Amino acid sequence: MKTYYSSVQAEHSPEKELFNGAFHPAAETTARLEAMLKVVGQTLKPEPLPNGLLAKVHSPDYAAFLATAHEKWLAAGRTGDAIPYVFPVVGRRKLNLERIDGLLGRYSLDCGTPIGPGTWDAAMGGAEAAFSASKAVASGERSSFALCRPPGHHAGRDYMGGYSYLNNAAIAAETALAGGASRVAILDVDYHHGNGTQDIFYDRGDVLFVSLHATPSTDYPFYWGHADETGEGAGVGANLNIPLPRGTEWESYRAAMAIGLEAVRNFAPDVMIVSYGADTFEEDPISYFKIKTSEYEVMSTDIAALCLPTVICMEGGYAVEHLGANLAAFLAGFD
Ligand code: OKP
Ligand code: ZN
Repeated sequence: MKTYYSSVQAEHSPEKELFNGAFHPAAETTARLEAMLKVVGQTLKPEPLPNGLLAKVHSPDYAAFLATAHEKWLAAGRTGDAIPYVFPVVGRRKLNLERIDGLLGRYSLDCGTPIGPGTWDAAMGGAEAAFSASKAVASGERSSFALCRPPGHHAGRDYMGGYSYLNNAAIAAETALAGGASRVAILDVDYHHGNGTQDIFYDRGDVLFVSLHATPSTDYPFYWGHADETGEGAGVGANLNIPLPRGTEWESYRAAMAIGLEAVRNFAPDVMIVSYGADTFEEDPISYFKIKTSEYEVMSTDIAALCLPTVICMEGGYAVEHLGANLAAFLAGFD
């Protein structure tokens, strides 16, 4: 399978993240990249994004913020990674903010998504990988893999969060649409709900978003991922959330996934984008499902049975010692 990866993705290297009232060592590290690179074989260098593609997914003011946030952080006399601490909640009026701390809160949903000197370049490298992988499928490949890291599915049109800065799956979906697809389905099998992807396509009837994830009543991101979020406007019926309890094992996951796959089949998309997170793994340090390494190949075989051209975008997976094996098992189900 063609795998796209840019070495600049290693330039994002956060030290620590804030949650549950304390700083913890960052879970989303460059060691994840090394673990994945060990199993994917040769990688292809992605192409730059064509003009206008990023703007289909992210607002220009958000992109400009991300590109300059760390410089502004340093200019404010700070050291280390930029982290927000004040938030406008929902529905506050738009203000022309100048201070970096105002901007950080305006463009983030949490305090766990640090911006370092290499974050923008790394996120752009991952976005380019998603674009290039989707372009390969548009040119006739049956499947392709975008080795994205940092992940993307928590990033919305104008916000970062959940270790995500640019929404790689949304970029892959827009690439497919620009390349001639008229309908795209995104299947998100990361442990966490893909709130950013849901938000970006919430009012769109041409992009179906289906997500299986830990119920937001116990797990991040709490405010999205509930079963009653079904889309709005032209997107009514094109958003399917399947929340599952902590402790879910493969057998019940598989039955729930069959419902999601049926929704994808009924939507009859031209292309499928899979947001793959290996954090549903039984030993993941920040997650609570019970999927075993060998079960990822069964999972991907079920997904591949839809016989759709498929672009796989990497999302989470924090059990670094098992990440390579879990990824290899998942990719083995596709041709
Ligand atoms: C990103 B992706 C740990 C708090 C972690 C953020 C989770 C982001 C996951 N208790 N909060 O979906 O894998
Ligand atoms: Zn996750």
